[in-house]
Amino acid sequence: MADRTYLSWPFFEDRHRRLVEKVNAWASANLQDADHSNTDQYCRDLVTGLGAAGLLQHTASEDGYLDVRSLCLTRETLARHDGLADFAFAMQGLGTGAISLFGSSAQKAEWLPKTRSGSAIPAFALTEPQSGSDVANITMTAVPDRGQYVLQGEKTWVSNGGIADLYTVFARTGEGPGAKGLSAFVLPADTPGLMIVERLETIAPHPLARLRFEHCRIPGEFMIGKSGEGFKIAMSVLDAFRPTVAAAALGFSRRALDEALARVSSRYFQGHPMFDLQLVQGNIAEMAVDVDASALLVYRAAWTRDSGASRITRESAMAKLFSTERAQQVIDKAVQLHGGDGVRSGHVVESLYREIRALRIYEGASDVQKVVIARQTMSARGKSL
Ligand code: COS
Repeated sequence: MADRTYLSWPFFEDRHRRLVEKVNAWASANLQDADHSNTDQYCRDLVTGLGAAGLLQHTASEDGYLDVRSLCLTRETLARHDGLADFAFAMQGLGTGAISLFGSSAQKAEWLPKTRSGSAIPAFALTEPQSGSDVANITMTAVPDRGQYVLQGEKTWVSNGGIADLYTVFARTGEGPGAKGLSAFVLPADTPGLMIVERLETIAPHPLARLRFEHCRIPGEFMIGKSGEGFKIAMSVLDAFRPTVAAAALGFSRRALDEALARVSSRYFQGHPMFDLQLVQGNIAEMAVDVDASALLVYRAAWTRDSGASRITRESAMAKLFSTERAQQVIDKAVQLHGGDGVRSGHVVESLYREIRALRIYEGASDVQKVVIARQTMSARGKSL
């Protein structure tokens, strides 16, 4: 049983504690012995199941308020049980984040009830073959034409690509140079001209694809927010969802620590439990500190935003950087403490070892988080002088 004492921290309310119980009960009942062999089907079933259980309610909001603590607690809890369950939940939020925060009432009415009930799957299409971290230089175009837009270009590393029913897409509309000339759009997956050109395989399988937009004509009402605001919309969505990536990493860390504790209590070395070895205790101590320090950063960021902060760029980047990097270390230690079993295909710590790697890359690589943190720290100094 993972540590729960953090739930009494002042960041949380009783509704958060009840949510964790509910998610944990659902995960215990539904995620044991899950069949991962058909990733697409499993993810669709997860979304349906999470929706039926009412667990997608917090992923979207008509009034623009996303309870980031609820999103983080749900991701953390699901990630302790199953990486794909966490993924399926997370994408219902990231894929609709721009609509929740900036969408029109018609866009919200059209899509959010469906994604919250689990009857529609969304995707977030920002990255391009030639620009991942460098969002200001994306090249896909959306050209205005008689009240409509014509989309032309490619997006890649699109999570849920291939199984999504709707795509949030960022394209260049040219109101200004670089970051000032982008806009956001939402379009149904069956829009003529939108094609899945490649499915992407990774070390921890998730539905992923490269998309092509070929003369893809959409109504002007599909634009999210104002034209030219696409960069800020993308960054605001990422600010809200990066703490949740950190929370998923925290869930993986907690599971790795639990597995390691069970291992060192039940495995003997020269007649004594492994835990009696001080080198083992050193590893356990470092893992426990990393878990708690990650949790503090994750829930500091989530609480700050839920308390009304207009931007949590710094808190969000710190949480993502620290929690994902440390989770990699925590999981590596768990693998080491498991000896040969730690690298055996199908073992819990072996799958955690593969699952965690992408979190240090997606939604802003660790290197980008460092850039963001350094700039925020410098600008805070400027303001205080
Ligand atoms: N919220 C609101 N506005 C923001 C913002 C944020 N988090 N971050 C930047 N902006 C604004 C800036 O204030 C600036 O506005 P003004 O010109 O009005 O001052 C504008 O957006 C441009 O910002 P900046 O100059 O910092 O842009 P850069 O091109 O230097 O980009 C990085 C900064 C690299 C940090 C950004 O592109 C980024 O986060 N990249 C990673 C993207 C990512 O996560 N990709 C993964 C895709 S999802 S799997």
